Amino acid sequence: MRYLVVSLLLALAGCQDSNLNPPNPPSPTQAPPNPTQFSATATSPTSVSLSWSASEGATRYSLERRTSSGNFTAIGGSNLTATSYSDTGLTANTAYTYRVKAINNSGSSSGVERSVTTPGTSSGSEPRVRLVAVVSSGLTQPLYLTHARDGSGDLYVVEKAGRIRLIEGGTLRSQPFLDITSKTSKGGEQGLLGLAFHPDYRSNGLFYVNYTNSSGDTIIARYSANRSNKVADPGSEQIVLSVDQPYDNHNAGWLGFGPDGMLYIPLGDGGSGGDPQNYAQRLEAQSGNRHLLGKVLRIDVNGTEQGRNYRIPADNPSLGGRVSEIWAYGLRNPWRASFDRQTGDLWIGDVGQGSQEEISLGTGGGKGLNYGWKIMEGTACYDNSIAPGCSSNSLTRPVHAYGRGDGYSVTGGYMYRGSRFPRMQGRYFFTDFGTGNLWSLRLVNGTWTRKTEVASAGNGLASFGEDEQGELYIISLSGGQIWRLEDQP
Ligand SMILES: [Ca+2]
Ligand SMILES: [Ca+2]
Repeated sequence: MRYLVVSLLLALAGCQDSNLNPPNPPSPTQAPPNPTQFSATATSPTSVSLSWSASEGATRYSLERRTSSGNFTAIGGSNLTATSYSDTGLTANTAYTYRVKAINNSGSSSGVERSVTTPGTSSGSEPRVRLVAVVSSGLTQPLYLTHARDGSGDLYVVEKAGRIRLIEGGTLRSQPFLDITSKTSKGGEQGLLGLAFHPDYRSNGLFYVNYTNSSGDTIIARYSANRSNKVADPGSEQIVLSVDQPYDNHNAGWLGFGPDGMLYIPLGDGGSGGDPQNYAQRLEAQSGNRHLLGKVLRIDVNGTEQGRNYRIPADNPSLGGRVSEIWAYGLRNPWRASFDRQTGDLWIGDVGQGSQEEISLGTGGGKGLNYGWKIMEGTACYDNSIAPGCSSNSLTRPVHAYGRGDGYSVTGGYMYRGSRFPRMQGRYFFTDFGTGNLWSLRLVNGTWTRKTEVASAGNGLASFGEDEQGELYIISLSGGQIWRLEDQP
């Protein structure tokens, strides 16, 4: 009995549906109904895929996206005949509202809306680094960039042959700031290699350079500049320190003032291969200052003492039984180094011998550290005759090392401390001269962890540079170009 009643009701319901509500045939004098099954799906942090079911009688569709002002504007044209569309170039982690209308000759439907939020980039805090051109032409073999701490915004670029160029208001000045090409040797790893402005440059106009002279020896020299016309006097040279170079390679080149106002000068092991005289580990005095090879030097340029155009700071470490210019040792070719302007840590990119490139970190500047060469190359034992098994806890191991699969000549860079790109904060950027991969190191659970920021970023990337605001630049020696590192929004 109950089954009969239910069946009857179902039958009646079916009759009512088909008899009392017949579908309306499409009429040329009516606008089409709204499209159905409108979906909006984020397919990446910057793209949304849209699709909808065809609306009966529609000849085309209008797809719109709501702008920040609340109005809808058409995207993909207002004459879409397809029923799908991919909206690209969007911003990560942002809500978007779309509307689609069906259109025929009589008009358009009222439209149907969907909202979608694009996801954040990978972890939400990961930068998306890109290189933005700063100088594309006019430079010859640039290998460093720095600033004068004078609030001007000017950038100074070192050219290998022996010139310093000035970028003023974003424009490269044709007249060099300094030209000492007549003094330099210019072979493969030789030339004008480093520049550091005195912390009081604004008042004293002094700056320091590191170059190889016509004999191939390392010269640390002071020059003075006219602050008003921004031109240095090539005749103002005062040689601060010279170091005999036994071989033409491994001259390192960077120098810089630390947060303590002292001048730090990392030097290479003198050259050849495998440091045949073991300069990097030897601390006893040698003629021609060769005991300074393979070391980080720390000197006070704000004074002189007997026989020196500088002073040895009293708080330098006692190494090998005496206090000298030597601040740290055990380096092979620390071509590029830098200070973390926030912590005072000294970052060193030390070029490897045959198997490993390394990034070493001198916490708080790294007083008295032995970075290992040539007992070790990177994380591996290198010369067992010096320390069998190289098992010494007194060696400071690199925070990162990589092998020949990733490159063959590390270009040390900078810890980013600028303000423009917060997601780049706390990342140390560096590259490899051979492969041009732009990497960063970030401390993750106590380990400096590498990330590829830009694969194959360029050729001959010999150096980074930092401006007064802490923004970073990367320099192509072979291409003569300079780019700024930026985080894409
Ligand atoms: Ca050398
Ligand atoms: Ca080392």
